[in-house]
Amino acid sequence: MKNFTAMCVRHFLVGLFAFGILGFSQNAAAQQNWHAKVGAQTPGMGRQALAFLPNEIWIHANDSITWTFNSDEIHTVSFLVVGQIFPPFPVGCPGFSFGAASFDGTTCVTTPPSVKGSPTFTVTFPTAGNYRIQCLVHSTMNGTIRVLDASVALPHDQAFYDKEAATQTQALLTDNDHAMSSDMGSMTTAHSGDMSVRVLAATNRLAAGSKKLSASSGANMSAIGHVTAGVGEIVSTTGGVQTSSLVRFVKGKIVIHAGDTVEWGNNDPQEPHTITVGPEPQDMFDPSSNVTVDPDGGLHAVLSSPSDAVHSGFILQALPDQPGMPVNSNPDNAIAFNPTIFRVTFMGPGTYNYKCVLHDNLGMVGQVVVLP
Ligand SMILES: [Cu+2]
Repeated sequence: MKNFTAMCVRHFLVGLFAFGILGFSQNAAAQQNWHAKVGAQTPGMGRQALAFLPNEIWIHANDSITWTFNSDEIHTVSFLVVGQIFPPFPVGCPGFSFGAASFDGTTCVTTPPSVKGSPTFTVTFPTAGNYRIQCLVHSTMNGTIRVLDASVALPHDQAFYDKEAATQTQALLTDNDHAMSSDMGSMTTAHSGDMSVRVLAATNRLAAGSKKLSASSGANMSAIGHVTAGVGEIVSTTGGVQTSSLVRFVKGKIVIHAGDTVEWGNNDPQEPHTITVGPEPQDMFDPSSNVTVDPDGGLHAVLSSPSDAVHSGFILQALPDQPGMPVNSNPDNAIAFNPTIFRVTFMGPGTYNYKCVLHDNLGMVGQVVVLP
């Protein structure tokens, strides 16, 4: 009994103590500023975490969060209003001028597209509620800010979020689920066993080609070499989705013979890429006029010499159709029936340098050497 009483007193005292601490922390929490990061990358910039790190944060009403940009790939920190049309990233939130912001769900706020070294963005959340954070550049990059009334205890502290951001960053940047997703830091590093490149023997190609000829009204779609133009994966947390993207032409340096065809395929669920030989075109979305469509929907061009130019336009995975929406109507799908494959038949010998015009700043370049 004595022990029981002692325990009760102790609980009572602990309770009082905790109440005092809570009361104090509530006052302190009114001004609490939290920190999170936007994006992450490997040192060579080849692998990008398209993610808010972390992408789920519990705070008190009137707390603020400061986001720091952390990659050479562009991102925005944006809070949209429920029901508004998702704006293109160059448009952002009309009427909002960038600076410290407050968001209560009624007025859209955003940063401009930003990279490492850009100004940070601090948003104060005056009203309890759950708010979606979104990158306007990457639709598969979002999260949730859970704003609680000051009387409710918060589940985590800043140290927890720092640790979680580090864990998520590590997971997104070292994801090896895809056999082809190793970060090819150097373009000249060639792994003969790399699954992303299938180089068919010329005899096999001829056999396959002749079979396809009869089946596809004269078009020969068989390729000597296949280059993976980007690989990615979307992962989910309880706050939203994060995407890991390898922005590289995997084994992008390839040696073929005149008359051979190289095929590029984009295996990224989020990032569009281009295959561009020659100067950067004005219209990045659409293929150049010397590109035709193969019967299987792949795009195709024929180049005669390294001084020729070609631009694939956006090669990207179409966003999934949604129940209740017209099929293939998503405005983010820039081209009807988005091509994911691009082929070039190289007729003349020489060295053809190519790049992705969206990601050459991250090192997404390649080379086709055509032997006689
Ligand atoms: Cu790209």
